[in-house]
Amino acid sequence: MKMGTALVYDEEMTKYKLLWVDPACKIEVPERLTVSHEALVKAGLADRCVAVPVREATDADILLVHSEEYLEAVKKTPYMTLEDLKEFTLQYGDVYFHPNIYHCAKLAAGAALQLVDSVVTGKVRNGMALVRPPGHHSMRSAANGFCVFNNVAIAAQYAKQKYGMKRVLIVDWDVHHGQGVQSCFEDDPNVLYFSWHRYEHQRFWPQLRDSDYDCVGKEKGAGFNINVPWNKVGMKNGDYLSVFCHVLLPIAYEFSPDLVLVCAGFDSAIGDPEGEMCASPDIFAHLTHLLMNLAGGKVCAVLEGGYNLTSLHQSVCQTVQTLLGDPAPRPADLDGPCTSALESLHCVRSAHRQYWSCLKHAAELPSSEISTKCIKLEEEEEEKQQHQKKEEEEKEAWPEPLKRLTPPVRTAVVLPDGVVCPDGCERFSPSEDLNILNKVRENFLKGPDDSDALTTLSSLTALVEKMEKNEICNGLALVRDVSTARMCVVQHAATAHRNRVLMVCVGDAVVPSPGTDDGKTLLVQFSNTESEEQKGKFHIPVCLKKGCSDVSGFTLAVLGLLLPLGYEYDPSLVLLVRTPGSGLCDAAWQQLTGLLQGLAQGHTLVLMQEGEKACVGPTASSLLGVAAPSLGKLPAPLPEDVQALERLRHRLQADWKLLQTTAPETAGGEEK
Ligand code: SS9
Ligand code: ZN
Repeated sequence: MKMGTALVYDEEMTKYKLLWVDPACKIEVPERLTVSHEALVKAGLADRCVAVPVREATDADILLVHSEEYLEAVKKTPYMTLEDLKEFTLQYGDVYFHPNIYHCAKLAAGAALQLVDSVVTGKVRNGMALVRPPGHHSMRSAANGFCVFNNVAIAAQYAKQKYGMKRVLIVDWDVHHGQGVQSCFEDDPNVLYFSWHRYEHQRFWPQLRDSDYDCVGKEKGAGFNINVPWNKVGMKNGDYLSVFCHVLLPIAYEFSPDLVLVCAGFDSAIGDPEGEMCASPDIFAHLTHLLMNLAGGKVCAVLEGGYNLTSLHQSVCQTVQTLLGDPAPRPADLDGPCTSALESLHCVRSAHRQYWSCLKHAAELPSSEISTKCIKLEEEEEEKQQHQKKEEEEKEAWPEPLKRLTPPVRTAVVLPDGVVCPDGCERFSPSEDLNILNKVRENFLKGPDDSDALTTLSSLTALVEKMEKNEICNGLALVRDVSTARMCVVQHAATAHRNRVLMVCVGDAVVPSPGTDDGKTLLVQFSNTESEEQKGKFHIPVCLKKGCSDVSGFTLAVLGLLLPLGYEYDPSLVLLVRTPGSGLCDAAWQQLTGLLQGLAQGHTLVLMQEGEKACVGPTASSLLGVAAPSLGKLPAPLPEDVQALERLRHRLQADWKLLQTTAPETAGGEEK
């Protein structure tokens, strides 16, 4: 398994610019690339990547998406006079031409293809291409929105044709709708296109009716086009994450792509003059991380927009650092989604419920027509003014993302003597700290002569301490008595008063869980038995009919329930406990382990019972950052499981805002 990250870049793509006055185009400047690249160099990230050269896309490559007439027309631009260029430009919207842009556009598309080549042939695991001009707005026969050739659309067609990729997922997190990509794949069920975009009830550029949530694709491609319109500016981290958890990820896992392409525009980040959104640059670490266990980790990010140079380079660094495998920072101040975002979520989920089994029980479209088409103009104008006031205060002022410090040790293991330490892990040596030894002896030992347990438990305690100090990222322990071990860890971790532990248990716990009502631990337990214990905000039993053995139901529970809970709870440690007979297959377990590492800065401690020896290898590999194997195209989950999950989410919504998927006025409209 190759682990590298490709960086595809060439300075040549900075060598064109706007040659006349055009307010619509003046933000698309060469510095967008230089600043992004320099930031990667300065942060030491460029050096850690595999530098992959660009190439020119060939005519044949370009014709995968564009018409011959259009290509021939663009080919003439290098020879045009300034006046001719201006006139040529006039036939298209919000774009400009330059004598060198044809060359750069060929390099931009070629860069995307070089990236696909490197990832698909296994030279690297994933990568990013820093390119200009961007691509997602350009149509079969038209330049548009700073875009000349549709880099990502060409890359998707190329991957299908050259490598026989059956299913390609395109995630367009740019703040504009990539209508060029949409129109290219509208009727293609093998390319799933997801885009969120500033829409404001069709008043925002490019002001297309076809960007709304009810454009779901055509003919065979119906259901394979997902539009999430943002009808307000100022969307935040919580809005973005909830769309990932409740729309994109469940559908993406059901789709099971062979390759993930990202239209990586960063005009959706705070400070951008086009997007006017408020998501922080480090949210891109999470968006990236959440995609990295799809398609066996084959993620290719290709730059699109991003017009605030500061926010742009910060976001690019977050994305690349995550692709490199460094743990994501803790997402700060996550609010639940705002009302407008909830309306969008509700609309998109209901528009797609007939196509995706994971959404089968999503609420139907609100009959009251809160839908995007209903424009409450006056009300909105007023709100907009208020918002502007608030924005002026907040604008241009967001904290620089903290430096992401990677612990010297990635994965430490506590294993019985006979079990070999997996490659890449470090065996954790037993603690000699007397303090710890005494504490463990007092609290957890059954008999005075239980020296094995003393060693294990004190090692675990010391390991947690090192994770707290960020000297070790994550850990794995095979223990004889998983219940005592987890109690010991929780008790230790919870003594520091600012710490919160997210405890995730799969399979049935042997002993009652420790008291979990003080908020210092959040317990989420997956099993097939309805728990007798009292349920509360911090104890969440997830009962699936076949326990964890139905992969579809389990995945849905992880994406739509566990992740949002985890993000909102924001633990400093994740304790993942697996008891024998959980019924969970390796691939699903690895997905869980991989996804959870987006929380708590990657501080995950996995506890398994001694008998689960066979699982040590797969677990270690996920903890080391290897992408989990794909689960394959998921069959429909059991209807009773989907319903049970909807009910559970519903019950918990008052306490956990990230579980909401409908706007307050219509909450309760979920189908039974
Ligand atoms: C300027 C309008 C610019 C075009 C934006 C294209 C973005 C491509 N106020 N509209 S990512
Ligand atoms: Zn954009």
